Order: sequence, then structure tokens, then C-alpha cells
Amino acid sequence: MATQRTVLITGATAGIGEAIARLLAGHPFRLILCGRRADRLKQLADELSARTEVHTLRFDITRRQEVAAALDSLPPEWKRIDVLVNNAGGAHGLDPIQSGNVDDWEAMIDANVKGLLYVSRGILPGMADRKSGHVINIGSIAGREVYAGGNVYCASKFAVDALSRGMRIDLNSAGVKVTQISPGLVETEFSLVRFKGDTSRAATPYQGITPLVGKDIADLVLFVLTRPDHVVVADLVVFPTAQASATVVNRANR
Ligand code: 8X3
Repeated sequence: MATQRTVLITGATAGIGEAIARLLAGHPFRLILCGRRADRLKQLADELSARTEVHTLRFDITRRQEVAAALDSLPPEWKRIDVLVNNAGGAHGLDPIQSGNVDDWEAMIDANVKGLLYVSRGILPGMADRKSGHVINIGSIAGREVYAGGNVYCASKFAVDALSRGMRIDLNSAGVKVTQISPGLVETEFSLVRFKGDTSRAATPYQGITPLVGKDIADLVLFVLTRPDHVVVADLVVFPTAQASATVVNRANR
């Protein structure tokens, strides 16, 4: 039987993070589920506890002290984290740069870049010391291509791309694996958050196509985590079949 690994997932209460948690719960992994929403964390943990050991950490990833305190609070039997899934983050607004909302910019940089760094800084030293571990960063096609109104969101995801490469280099001598998975259009709460709850605008990116869902990304996470020790999947870009780039989407064929 494969050894059970401990996986910490940020942004585990919805979307891609939740789908990853649900899928991994049925395989040899124990889970540390992280998120801001205590009720959703508890509900998911209660449900998945029937299938694996689950621990929850409630914190706001944008608050450095909260992140550090939450990781410090892990009981000894949960302190050894084998897999870190940096999934939390999102987009706020789609305004041109000249009329962008500075609060939106800060929210994206704080969560997508600084939050990822705060969590990583707490967990990577243990992986480096043990000379084992796997980091999976959920990037985006927005980290490869810039599109109209994407400006700061794209910048934050370009930063995730740079950090994924930097982590891979810096952790190379420790044998820690680093994978980046960069999805295109995935239907989750992502668009609802980007458009601040405007349901009709939020639906537009997915109109006329069959988008990816969280489970499609979770399948890739399980695949990269189950490669042999000598194999690391460094970088994956994944689209719905109807998508060819950040801006080329065939809406005529469904
Ligand atoms: C989400 C994909 O194309 O909306 O990161 O930026 S996109």
C-alpha cells in the first residue's frame, strides 16, 4: 500500500481547491484544509472525514501574522506536510488599467502573490530539511498571456509563474518537486468574484462552451502526485477543448 502523504490545500472551501480535496480524500492522502470561511471548512471536513483524516485551518491568506499563527498551531502529528497545494486566490474586476480599482489591485496582489508566499515560507523549510516534498502552484493562462482588462490579475499570475520557476530552482538541491498547473476557463466562483456578484456578467466567459470544472484540475493534481519519485511534471497548461488561448474561444460548436 502506498504511504499516506499529508497535503495542505489553500482555498479549499470552494472551486478548484474543494474539488482537489474531494478527489484526494479517496486516495492515500490526509488533508489539511485551509480557508477563510469557517462554516464551509467545517462542512467539508465533516464530509471528508468519513474517507480520510482531516484537519482544518481557518485563516485569511492575506494576513501574514494569521498565516504564521495558523501554521504554528498545527499539532505535532500534522506538522510534517508532504504536499502543498497553493490554490487560494482570485480575480477582482476587469477594468482597464487607467480606471482600475486600487482596492481590487491590492486584493489580487495580497492573495495571489503575497498569500502564496506567506504559506510557502511557512512550509518549504520543512520540505527542504527533510529533502522531500511536492509543491503544486495553481497558476493560470493569465500567467502566460495578457488580455484586455486582465492587467493586474495577469501580473499576479505571471508572478506565480516566476515563483514556480524560482521555487523549482531553489529547491532543486533538496529534491523537492514543484509543479505549476495553469488552467484556462474553469467554471467556479471565480467569475462571480471577478464581477462582484453580477451573475449575468459572471456567466459570459462560459457562454457557448463546455468549460473545465474543478474536478478536471483535481484529476491533474492526482496525476502529478502519483508519478514515480524520479518524475516531476513541471508545468501544465489546460484548456477546455473550445479554448485555444486566453482570447481565442470557439463559442459556435457546442
Ligand atoms: C482564470 C483564467 O482566462 O479568466 O485564471 O484569466 S482567465
